[in-house]
Amino acid sequence: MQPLTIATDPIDGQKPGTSGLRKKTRVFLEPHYLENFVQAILDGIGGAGGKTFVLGGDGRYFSDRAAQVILRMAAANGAARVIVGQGALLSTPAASNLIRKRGADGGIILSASHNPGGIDEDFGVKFNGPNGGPASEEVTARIFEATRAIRAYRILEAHDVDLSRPGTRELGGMTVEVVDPVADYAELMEGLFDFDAIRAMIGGGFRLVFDAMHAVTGPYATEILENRLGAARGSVRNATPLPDFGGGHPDPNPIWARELIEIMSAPDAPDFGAASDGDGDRNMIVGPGAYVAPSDSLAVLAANAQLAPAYAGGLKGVARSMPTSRAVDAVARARGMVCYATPTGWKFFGNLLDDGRITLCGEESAGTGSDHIREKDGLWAVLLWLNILAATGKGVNALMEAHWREFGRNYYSRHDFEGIETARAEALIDDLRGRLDRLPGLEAAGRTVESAAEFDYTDPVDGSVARAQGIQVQLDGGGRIVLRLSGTGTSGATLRVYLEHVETDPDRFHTDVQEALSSVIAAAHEIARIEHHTGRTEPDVRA
Ligand code: VG1
Ligand code: CO
Repeated sequence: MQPLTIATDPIDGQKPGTSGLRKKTRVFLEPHYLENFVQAILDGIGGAGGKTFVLGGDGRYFSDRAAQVILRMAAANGAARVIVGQGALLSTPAASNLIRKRGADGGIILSASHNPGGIDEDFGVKFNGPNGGPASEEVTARIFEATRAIRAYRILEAHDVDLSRPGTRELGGMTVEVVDPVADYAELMEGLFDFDAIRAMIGGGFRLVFDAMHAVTGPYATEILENRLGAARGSVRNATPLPDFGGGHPDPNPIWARELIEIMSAPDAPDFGAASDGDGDRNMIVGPGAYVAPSDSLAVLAANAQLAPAYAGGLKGVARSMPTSRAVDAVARARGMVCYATPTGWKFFGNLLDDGRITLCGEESAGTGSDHIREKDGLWAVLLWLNILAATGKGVNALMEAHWREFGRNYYSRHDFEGIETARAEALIDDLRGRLDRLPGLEAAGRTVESAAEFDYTDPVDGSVARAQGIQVQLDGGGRIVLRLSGTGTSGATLRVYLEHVETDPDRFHTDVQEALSSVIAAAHEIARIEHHTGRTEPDVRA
């Protein structure tokens, strides 16, 4: 086995976005594309010599090939050990857990998360640091620098390593440890929640359905929900991870998880429905006939987490991404907890969690998590919900109703305008940025602008600054509009418009969400001149 040094040139555009490097799969298949980026990761973190890494992904098309390339490169770069999920599978939360549990120096996760998979769809690679969380801005900047300076990469000439069964193998002096991807994660979950209480609830006739969307959570959910908690066989649907996710879009929202929404809308709907995304870090919660908005879910979990054993001592504090609704802020105020607002992307929660400032955090995009790992965690959120339902004896809808009565209801929706020409999307943001000073006092669609500003974030732990993380427009009566461009897409630009309306009158808690938001939506179009810049009057997705 020969370690080879292969000459290469920098490849444009290898800049990690909100969550790693995501491109069309065919781009990753171009000569040197994957190798350049992997070498840049290893160079960006100061080399691989003597280090231990975790490796796995959501099983999408090309993951198996990419895993073999990464193993050969890790070996050629002098890594001591790589811990790989069997079949190169590891959910993002399971990878985060393994990095922490095994004291690894980091991990490489092969996933484009909620983006579709297949040769004509998306692939992605992201690096997580020794705390188990997504690389900080500083580390991703170093990785990007390395992609621009690269002249060569190192790779071993060797046969594939057998990843089909657990065990320890050797590759050019490096140890490859193939592990069951589910075992450590399931054990972690058992330690956090009252499995006996959940099992008793299920044994008492509580019915649940979980849609794994043909993605990585299938084996995890089957083991935990069916095998350990006693849910009926078949409660976990679409449970086998497929390289193309069955041709679907593994994004747990009412549009892409239609099948689940239909089951939960039927007259004989189960008591609880949930879904997760490609790599298992997102969650969707559905009650009989009612979808729970992710921002509301975060607030409910923050208000009731103490009912689960791991959080019985209370929460140190909470955090949300800036565009996430302020429903959780109301809980924090009532409970005397600090509530941080961070830029979009899980990497910004890392310091707050590491520093012990917060216990729970989440994003409007169906991500919720806690200090148990350093990633958002889909199944964890499902289990915390189940623990709360078991402890209170309430159903999903009754719990939501009680929550709104106590804290008010923050009507919330995100409108995505996809596939916009990048220059036009940027022009919209630039135009709005240039008008921010003149917006306060402006009337739009019957609403008055109270303030408007670009969101810059100073990390309270290390003082690092992230600028231009979205534009916030506050309206009268607690209304809010946020606009930003997506950092996870792989073609053109996606404009995300986040809309929020605060309601405190219980007589108005049951309005259709889009209806309740209608004046905020109209104001957003007018203020941001969306049609003028994009030619669009309607979004592609209303999440
Ligand atoms: C989106 C979401 C963001 C999330 C990110 C990664 O980013 O808005 O909240 O953290 O995806 O989620 P963007 O830049 O496209 O808005 V996942 O499940 O892809 O790891
Ligand atoms: Co994801």
